[in-house]
Formats: sequence, structure tokens, C-alpha cells
Amino acid sequence: MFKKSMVVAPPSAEFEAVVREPLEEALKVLHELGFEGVELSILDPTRLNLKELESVLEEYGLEVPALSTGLNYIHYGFSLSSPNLEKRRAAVSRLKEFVDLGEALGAGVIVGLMRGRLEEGISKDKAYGHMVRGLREVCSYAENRGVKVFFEPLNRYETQLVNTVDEAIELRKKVGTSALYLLLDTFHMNIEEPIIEDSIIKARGLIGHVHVADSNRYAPGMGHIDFKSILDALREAGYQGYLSAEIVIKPDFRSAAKTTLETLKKAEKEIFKSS
Ligand code: LER
Ligand code: MN
Repeated sequence: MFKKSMVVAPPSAEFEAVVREPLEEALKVLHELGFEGVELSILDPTRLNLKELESVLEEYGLEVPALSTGLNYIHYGFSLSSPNLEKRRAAVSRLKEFVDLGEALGAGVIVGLMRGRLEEGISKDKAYGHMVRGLREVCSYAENRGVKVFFEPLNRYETQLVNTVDEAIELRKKVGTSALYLLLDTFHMNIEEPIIEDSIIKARGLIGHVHVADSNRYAPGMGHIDFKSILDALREAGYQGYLSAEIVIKPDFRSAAKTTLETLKKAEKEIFKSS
């Protein structure tokens, strides 16, 4: 059985595939429904009151498997591959601040949108080089603190830099660090991977975190992804981390969270019964 979490962002977040509710209310609902964790999507980790956060996490018995950082690209344009030196520096130092928070919470740090999109005035090779150097700096900082960095292949409509599992494995070799793991997101995989299950198996040993969403990015169970088959592949690949729902909320938070859990638990029951 996999542990489950959901991505929760501040209500002001300009990204739709997340829960946007006041944190404490969101944690209460996740706890009541039976989630084990919460993935936190945060803009500025240095402005967070760690003591307060730890106490509310403890109150609801929730872990934080991962910290989602992409709002820093969406709201501020911080990007590891930007042609603008200031934006690249801001991305690296912000990711290091996330590593500090990750160390305190026992959470991994996600690099998704913060690798950036290919911007005007820079070649793909040059942007890729910036991304690799930025990741090296962040990963060596993370390695020294025992924190994992979760790099997420994103579909081609969100970035031109690293869309597939193959490309992410190649990137990992180029960065040359043991702190870098892959974050597999079923929504992106459904667009980019020829056969999702085969790509999961290929990533064996390197899977650090998993985002679940159905084909339409609604809750698992609301589209046409076969979660039994996906979870079976994750089990076969030896993955033991979280399934974290990063979904567009429809019709409302509580129902979407319930549908997520029901779908994943049903799939798990079938897999673990047959193994
Ligand atoms: C972030 O985890 C993600 O999946 C991206 O789609 C953000 O745009
Ligand atoms: Mn994702």
C-alpha cells in the first residue's frame, strides 16, 4: 500500500491543479479522510512560521513528503534556465531555501516549473546548460543536508526542457549527483510517455515521488487512466513513497479528495490481492 497526500497551496496561488484552501482547514479534511501526508506548495519558505506549521502537522498527524516550488516560476519568473542572470540566481537561492525547509520537515524538494521554459533570446543548448549548472549547485547543497531533489518531467505544453522519463534519466547523469530523483506525474506521462508502465519500470530505483491525476487532471477516477496498472508498475519498480494528488479540484475539495482515495485504494486492493 502506498501512502497518500494531496498538494495544498495558498488560496492566492495562480496554479489550478492544487487545493487552494486555508492550510489548517485543508489539513483537517485530509486527516479526516485518511490521508497520511500533505505536499506543500509554497512561494517563500523563509516567511513561513516553522513552529506553527510543525504544530498543526502534528495535530493532524500528517507528514510532508515533498515541497512544491513551481509558484516561484509562475508568480516571480524564477527559472534555472532563464537568459536573465538575476532570475537564475534567484531560482538557485530560492531552491536552497526550500532545501533548508525540506531538511527541517523531512521533505524532498521538487523542481518542476522552476527549471523554466525556453525563453526568447536563448538557444535550447544554452538554456539546458544553465539548468544543469543550477541543478548541480542545488543538488550538492541538498546532498550535504540529506535532502532529496525531485526532478519532474513536464509535458511539452509547459516546457521544452525535459519532457520524458528518458530525458530526465539523461539529465540526472549530466548533473552527476545522487541527490536527484525523478518525480513521475501521471498527467504529464499520459501525454508524453509511449507506455506509462514501461517508463515507470525504466525509472526503477530513481523514483523519488509520484503525482497522481487522471488524464484530464481531475481526481483519479474521473478520467481514463488505468490506476490499477500504474500502481502495479510502481509496485514492480519497488517504489515505496507517496502518491500525491496534484489535481484540478472538481466539483469541490472534499469530493475530489474522496474520489482520489477511493480510486487509489480500490486499485491497491486488486493489486495486493493478486500478488
Ligand atoms: C508541477 O508538479 C506540475 O506538474 C506542473 O504541471 C506545474 O505546472
Ligand atoms: Mn506534477
